[in-house]
Amino acid sequence: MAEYQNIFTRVQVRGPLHAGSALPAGSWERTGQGRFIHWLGRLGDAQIGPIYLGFSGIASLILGFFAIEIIGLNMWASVNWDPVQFVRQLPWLALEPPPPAYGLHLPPLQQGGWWLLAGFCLTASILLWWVRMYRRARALGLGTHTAWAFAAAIWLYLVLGFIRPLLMGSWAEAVPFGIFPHLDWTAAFSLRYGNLFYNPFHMLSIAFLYGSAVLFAMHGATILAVSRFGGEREVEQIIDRGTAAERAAIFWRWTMGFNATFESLHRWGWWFAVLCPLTGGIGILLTGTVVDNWYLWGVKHGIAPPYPAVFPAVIDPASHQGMVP
Ligand code: 07D
Ligand code: 07D
Repeated sequence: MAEYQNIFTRVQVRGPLHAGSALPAGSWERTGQGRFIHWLGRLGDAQIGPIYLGFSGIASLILGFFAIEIIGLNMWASVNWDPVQFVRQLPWLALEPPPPAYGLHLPPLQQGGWWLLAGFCLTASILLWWVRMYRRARALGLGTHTAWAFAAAIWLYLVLGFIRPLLMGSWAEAVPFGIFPHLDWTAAFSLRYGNLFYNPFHMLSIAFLYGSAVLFAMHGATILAVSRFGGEREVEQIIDRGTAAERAAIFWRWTMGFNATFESLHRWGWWFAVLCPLTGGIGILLTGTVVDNWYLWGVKHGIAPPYPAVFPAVIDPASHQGMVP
């Protein structure tokens, strides 16, 4: 039976333009009056603006612009300023960190100095955006959960590009800027440290990544399924009988024997999402600092089988000085 399943269709509820609640003393003015755009309303809320820029917002945007500018111009220079090749090869172009010989010293601009500068601007930009999130939440009288979730992602970013390179004593350990180059780095990192799959924190991070996808699928589906009863606009429904909220809960109690509450579900989601980069960052921090080869570590702890003796013995890449053993 063709019936209303509500996967794409969206009800546009449109009230009068609303600038938002009053701002606390010391705030900047909001920019723009706000207006409606029908097509945005098909995706989310139709009202766009007014936007709050503020000091940390503007500073973050400027530094982010510098970072992209430095990365983009270096990439463009690497194809002799040819605009066609720049566009054609963009996914493969890179701005690489300094070579290992420089350790943590300041390298010349062409030898990774630009990478350091771009990294500084990008990091400052991301941290200022975090400040903006925190302060906007506070200004609205909200909790700061969004800012702390973002902080978990920033933790992994800082481990990858700053904290671990510091501990290893070399900027060369950090990730390059570039679309495919950063994937090459990721694959090389796993190989260099004996297969990241045997890193238990990589396992945990994956479990939370997959778990986040499953939870989000279940949550999104459940709320859409009860939207025929107005479940996505619930207010008093949460405490009433026979409502969208109660049906959603009973559905999971029938299928799994156990159900989240409308409140706990969001707690699960928050923790799954946050624990993904949090455990991931721990795993990366331990790599090369505490553990040199996750495969050999796995053999030692009985989670990976040793290769049969007929094969040449496994050589730890950490004992290699160069490409050839
Ligand atoms: C959908 C929210 C919107 C965000 C988007 C990303 C940029 C970069 C830079 C042109 C889910 C905006 C992208 C600002 C532009 C230049 C020079 C978030 C959504 C759309 N990665 N990674 C991607 C970053 C790392 C890995 C895509 C950033 C680690 C793998 C995109 C960081 C490792 C794959 C991207 C970062 C790693 C990707 C899509 C920072 C291990 C893919 C991202 C700051 C964690 C996938 C070609 C996405 C891909 C991909 C950005 C770090 C591994 C370019 C900004 C070093 C295996 N990464 N990444 O949708 O298609 O995120 O790559 O740490 O397969 Mg990555
Ligand atoms: C990158 C947090 C930083 C991002 C920030 C955002 C901007 C602007 C712009 C909106 C993503 C900055 C924003 C700049 C945005 C606009 C416009 C979060 C980031 C602050 N792995 N692996 C993970 C899997 C393998 C490797 C995590 C799967 C191989 C390395 C995740 C597989 C090898 C690292 C994960 C697999 C390898 C990881 C990332 C399967 C490669 C990491 C979690 C099925 C051959 C990272 C501990 C995350 C990590 C990581 C999944 C395989 C290497 C769970 C599913 C064996 C080096 N891998 N991986 O949230 O934490 O990233 O590891 O094969 O560093 Mg892996």
